[in-house]
Amino acid sequence: MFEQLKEKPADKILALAQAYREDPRADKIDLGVGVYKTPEGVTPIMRAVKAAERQLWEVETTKAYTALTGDPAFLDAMVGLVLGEALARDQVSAIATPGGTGAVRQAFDLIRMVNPGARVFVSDPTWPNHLSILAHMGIEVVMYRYFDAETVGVDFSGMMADLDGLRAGDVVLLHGCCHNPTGANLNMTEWQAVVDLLNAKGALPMIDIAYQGFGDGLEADAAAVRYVAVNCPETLIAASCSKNFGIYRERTGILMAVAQDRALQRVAQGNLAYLNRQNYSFPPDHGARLVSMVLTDDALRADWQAELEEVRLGMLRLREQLAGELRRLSGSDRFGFIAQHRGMFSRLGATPEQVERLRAEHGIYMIGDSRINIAGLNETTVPVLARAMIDVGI
Ligand code: PLP
Ligand code: TYF
Repeated sequence: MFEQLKEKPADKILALAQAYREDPRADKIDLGVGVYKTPEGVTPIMRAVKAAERQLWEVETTKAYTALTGDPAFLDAMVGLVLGEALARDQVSAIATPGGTGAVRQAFDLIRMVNPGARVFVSDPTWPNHLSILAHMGIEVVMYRYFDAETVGVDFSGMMADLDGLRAGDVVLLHGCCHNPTGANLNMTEWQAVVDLLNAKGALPMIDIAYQGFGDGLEADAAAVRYVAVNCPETLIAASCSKNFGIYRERTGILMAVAQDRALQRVAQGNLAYLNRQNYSFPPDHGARLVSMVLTDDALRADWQAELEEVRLGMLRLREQLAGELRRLSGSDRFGFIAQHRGMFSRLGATPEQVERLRAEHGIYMIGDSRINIAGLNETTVPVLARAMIDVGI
């Protein structure tokens, strides 16, 4: 059988990380893969997570299976973190998943199981794994315009024009906050217009939220997802704990299915548990347990929020510094968008040739579409990047 296998394309983001590691230059700068780094270039274990891990080692008495849905305490805590008080708990079905990617995959599986003809509308551009998983699953994809290369912001009229082509039963994948890869986000008025259009078309919103707390704060970053979940008859939400808890390798995420009609909740919950059983049975527990310990212990939660806020504000300062440096060097405001974008990423709007020159001549690594990870910078490297950008003619 194996002789029939064909080579698969590599994940470009992970391939870039490998190329960076192999680059012998001492002053190289990694703005590639979306992992938070301190100014010293370290991806730390957050204080509260480390404390929870220490406690867990003391109190955990068994490694027996949890539930197919994952630990109920984790589900409750995460429903609270993402949805707050916006909905009653009995309107939300949920399963723990291996990372946010697991949640995305399970959501697509649910969609395909219920409606094999459903099309999934995704932003142009979106996280490459959305496209890769959809293609692997044989689900039809429709791209909607999202990013305006001219304004380096959202092309909202283009987006609405493309969503006008929705049919009942289609799904629209939206980034809850901190759009990956562009950093450009909808404002609340635009979210309201999207919700009205989806409801008019009978389309289902699916929200991927992987950076809650990295944009405008934990509550502000959840405002859009809460608005959608309250105002649409049904909503799918895939949330990741990888970034905001810094537990990437523990593979911790949650898929939520929200229904206004409470009668649908029980059967939806059963179907989510069914999908976990078909794909991997019990979801991983270690990261999920750390998250529920942090979220339900007042002291740990306060410390986690404080550290997350330091992370967020640190990235905002770097955005301001980079925009300011580029304003000075270019004598124009055309890089002001860097301070407007939110989250870990900004798409600079450089050509592939410019991106390649930054790598070859300056040792600066960014994704080929000119996405940079803001957290890969520090106060010292911001001016280096700014000068290099001007040098290659961005
Ligand atoms: N969705 C988006 C848009 C992401 O950027 C990520 C990032 O890593 C994920 C989902 C899921 O990540 P993970 O599976 O590591 O939780
Ligand atoms: O976009 C990113 O860089 C992050 C991390 O296959 C990531 O979402 C990158 C590639 C990948 C999985 C996660």
